[in-house]
Amino acid sequence: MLRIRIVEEELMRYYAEQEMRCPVHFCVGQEAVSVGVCQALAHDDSVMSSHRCHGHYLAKGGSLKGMVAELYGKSSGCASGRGGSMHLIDLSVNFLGATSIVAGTIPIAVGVGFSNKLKDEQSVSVVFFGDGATEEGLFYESLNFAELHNLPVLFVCEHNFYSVYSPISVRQPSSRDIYKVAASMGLDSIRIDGNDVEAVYLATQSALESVHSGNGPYLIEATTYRWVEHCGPNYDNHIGYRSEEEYLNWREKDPVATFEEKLLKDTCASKEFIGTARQQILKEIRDVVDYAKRLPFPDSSELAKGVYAS
Ligand SMILES: Cc1ncc(C[n+]2csc(CCOP(=O)(O)OP(=O)(O)O)c2C)c(N)n1
Ligand SMILES: [Mg+2]
Repeated sequence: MLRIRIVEEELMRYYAEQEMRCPVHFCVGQEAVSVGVCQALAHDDSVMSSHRCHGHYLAKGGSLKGMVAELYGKSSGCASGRGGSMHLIDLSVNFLGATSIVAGTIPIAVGVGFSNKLKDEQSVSVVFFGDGATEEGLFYESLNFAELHNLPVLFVCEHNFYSVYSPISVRQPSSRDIYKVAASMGLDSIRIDGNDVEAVYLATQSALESVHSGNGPYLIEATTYRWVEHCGPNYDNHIGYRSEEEYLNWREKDPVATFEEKLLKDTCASKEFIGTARQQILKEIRDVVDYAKRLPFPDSSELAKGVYAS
């Protein structure tokens, strides 16, 4: 979590230089969902994500160099410099991809689960998406298909209460709970505190046990909060779609600081250990940004590469 946090904070700082020429959706404040889920997964379990994918990619073990080079549009980026922040991929760790189409990867992850089942493989297909994605038809179609075919899929809804500037209260009836929608469609489901990394980890473990024992797909709704604007590195509480008070309440529930305090209190980690980790991560990301800036852009002769299947 600390690595994701520091990487994001540094990228937010570098973003102002305008050398990363792609929209970036930061996940600061939401790190516990990425880490709690991915820590419980096996290497062969696959992950797919959405526009806010940095945390999921890094937590699954995606290459930081590949990610940063991609943000700078460089040819050795994880999507060859063509996708940018919203299209991260690292097949070596079974991070199968992310797209900018809200809910777009949900059916793809269901297809992966279907494939796993047909091939009699034990791996689980995991897909992260936001609360806004549950307003797309694809969400319902995908849950229905996964339940009908008893597929090994774990749906993780990162419920941060907003879709861009629209709070959940203007988008869904207040009496409706996302995890109960899944339950009404026959899935096992649970709502958890997505800022509590241990709760996320334990919930994922039991969800995986359920999937592995043949109970079919499972949905976890993890409540959390994004700290900065929908897209970009700035704080935007002053523009009126959410209150400073609400934001400050969530800052109190900072997943990284809360867990750090717990580790210190339980003497699982020392202040020195955490301080050293902080310095190492800071050096790592600064070195990677320096390296990424020096890499070449893709050659214009490659413009049409990958557009059509050969
Ligand atoms: C199909 C589709 N509709 C609209 C958009 C524009 N859009 C991009 S992100 C976003 C908000 C999605 O909210 P949520 O799923 O809750 O994710 P969050 O940004 O909160 O992480 C929207 C509407 C899009 N990219 N794709
Ligand atoms: Mg949201």
